[in-house]
Amino acid sequence: MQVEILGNADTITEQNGALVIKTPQAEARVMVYSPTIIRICISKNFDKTDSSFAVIEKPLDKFTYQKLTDTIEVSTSALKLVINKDPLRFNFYTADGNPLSGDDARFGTIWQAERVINYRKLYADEKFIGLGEKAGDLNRRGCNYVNWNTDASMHTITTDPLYKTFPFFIGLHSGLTYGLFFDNTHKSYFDFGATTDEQMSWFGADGGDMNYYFFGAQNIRNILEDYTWLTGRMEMPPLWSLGYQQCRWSYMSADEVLAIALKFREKNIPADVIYCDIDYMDDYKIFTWNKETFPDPKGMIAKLKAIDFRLVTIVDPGIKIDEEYPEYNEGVANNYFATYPNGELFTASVWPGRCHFPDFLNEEAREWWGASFKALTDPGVEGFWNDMNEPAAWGQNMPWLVKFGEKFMPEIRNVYGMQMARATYNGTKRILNNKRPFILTRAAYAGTQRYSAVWTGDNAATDEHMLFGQRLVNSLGLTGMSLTGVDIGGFMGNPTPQLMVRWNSLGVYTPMFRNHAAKGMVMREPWQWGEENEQIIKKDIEQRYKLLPYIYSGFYQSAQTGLPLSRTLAIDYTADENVFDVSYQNQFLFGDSILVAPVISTAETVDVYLPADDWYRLSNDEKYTGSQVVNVQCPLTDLPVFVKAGAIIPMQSIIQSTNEHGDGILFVHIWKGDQPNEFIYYEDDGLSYDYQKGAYYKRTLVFDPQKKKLIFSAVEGTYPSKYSKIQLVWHGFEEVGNIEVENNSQPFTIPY
Ligand code: MIG
Repeated sequence: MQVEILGNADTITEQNGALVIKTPQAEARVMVYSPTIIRICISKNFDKTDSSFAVIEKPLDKFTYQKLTDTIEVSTSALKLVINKDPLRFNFYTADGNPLSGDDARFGTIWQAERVINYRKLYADEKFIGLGEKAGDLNRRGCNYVNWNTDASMHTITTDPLYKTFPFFIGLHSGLTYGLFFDNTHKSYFDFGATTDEQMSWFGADGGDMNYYFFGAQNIRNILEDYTWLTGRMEMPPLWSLGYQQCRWSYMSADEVLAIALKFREKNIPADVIYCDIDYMDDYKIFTWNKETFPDPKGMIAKLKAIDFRLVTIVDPGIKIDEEYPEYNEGVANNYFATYPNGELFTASVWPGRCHFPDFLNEEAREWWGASFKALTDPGVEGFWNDMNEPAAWGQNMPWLVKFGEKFMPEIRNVYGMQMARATYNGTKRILNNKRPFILTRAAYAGTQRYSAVWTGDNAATDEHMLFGQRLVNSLGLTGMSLTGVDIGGFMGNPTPQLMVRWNSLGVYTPMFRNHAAKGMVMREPWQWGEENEQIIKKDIEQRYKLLPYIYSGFYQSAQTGLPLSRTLAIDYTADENVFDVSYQNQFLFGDSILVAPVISTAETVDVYLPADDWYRLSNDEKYTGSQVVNVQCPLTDLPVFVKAGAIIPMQSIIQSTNEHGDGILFVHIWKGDQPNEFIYYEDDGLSYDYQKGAYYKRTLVFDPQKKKLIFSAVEGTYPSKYSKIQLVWHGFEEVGNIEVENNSQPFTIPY
């Protein structure tokens, strides 16, 4: 095998706004998307469509560059790209000339047969974060990874690859930040100085182009904003999906589903969602119901609705080969299934037995799949769980000769799950007619936030997995995914009651709060753990419901800016080395101002690193100075959760589900601080898309410690808040009593 190294620039031209540079090996195109986003695409044979599953934006028509003797310099207000001509190498600088990241001068981009790799300079102090759902520590320096979506059913905390592909990372060095998104769907590789003696980092893929987007914003928040501008942001999720979700593989009958739901209501444990895993189907045929165990889905769902429960049902991609099954016949008749190169349908075995697999790359197949959800939406299902879409089958290793349209498995595997989620989302959104569907997917590729929430697959009932899961959630947040969760309690194995309680308390601060367990495991509902533990679990779930106004506003922020709900401390405290320390790396901010320190179930005390800012313990208002490690008590009743000084956190009274109106009081909690702060409060009907037409209620709350005032801006939007009164709750302020005001849309100021 030969190594081809990108050589000297032969010709340099301009074409449709791109700078086109030809070398003997390949052609490079440079495109500017915004002052902070520059794309380089190096290809041996450019595909004219230049399509992407992830990117939804187009490059600018024009940008500024200068041809110099040895280089070409592309300049924006934020970035300078210095293109070395002989040989062709790309180096990024800030506008004022600080080196951000660039090619290794010797190798840069190379090919070995179909494989394309980019070798990059590595800085001595360089750290790397990102790649989404990946094993290992927050700082990925010294590690290497593979992206190849895999049903990692028995994974440990070091398994790689897992289910998803997010080829986007953020580099940090010399006090500078940059991001790099390698938009290539083939099996891909990232090496952050693991195997090149600290000389180089590299990334590449088994095929396709060296196609990457470089982000040059000088803080992580702005890099995430740019990345989610390029790849899209989530829409507002249905409010009910943010409540407590009870799942199991499987509740085996309609009677069992109803009995479980009813028990939540009898016990006054708040909950919104119950799931049907694969056993609700007739012989695992997608879009069917088992006639014996679920004889009247519509009746069952009506009963669930009457007690304010929503139903989510699972779907897998595999369509059973069965001539009596309409989806099978339609798929065959219309060529909706993946094939072998000779045109025969590809067959593999999974739960239903022998199956064919929809070609979700085909738009017509996606439409057909989406429309088939009528069998679930007609009786009233509103949430759609997409499993096994790596894609998975018994034996797992689907042959590389499987064909999707003109493309083969090696290029498609990493986007298959995303395209299934896309089909599910678009189809159910259309059928539900202005009602928001909830989609949950296991496999994903960059951009999946536009269609779906994700969970991290089959974890295990151990403390180690609980902490690891938090790291995954935080890391998914660095790749545009905000509505994320893990199987609380652990999928495989049985948690101790202590672990169940602890994990549930962490679930309160997880974007998606879902309890799930595998077949054969002990029952997991809140009342299975003894009376005392049940009370703790109940109290924690109640805490989740109290926080929903804050959480919902947090998702508004995700939808607007791409900032995730669960944020590694690296986002806001990038320059602070302690946040990368393995002892504190799992800590995160939940929304703007709640800091959570995950801790194992058996610990009675734990060291928590509080970054700069002052902090209050949420449970007792005890005050701490930041930039220090504090050792705090962590009984099972009190997860270490802290609130930033100056925080504004809207809460509500306990309700049993998001359908319940409640007492109509919005409690605005404020913690004393000496720095000004603001919070964007957002509310809408939680169910429809009317918010996109202005039916929302939004106002900015400003805490101004200099003027000793709390300022509520005028309300924007046409939606009437469901809270008729606002009550202020002061923490750390000695003098102030609780104040209650009418919630009208005029601006007002409260002095303290
Ligand atoms: O082969 O549907 O990750 O959450 O309960 C296992 C049964 C298939 C894997 C999912 C898990 C789900 C299970 N599924």
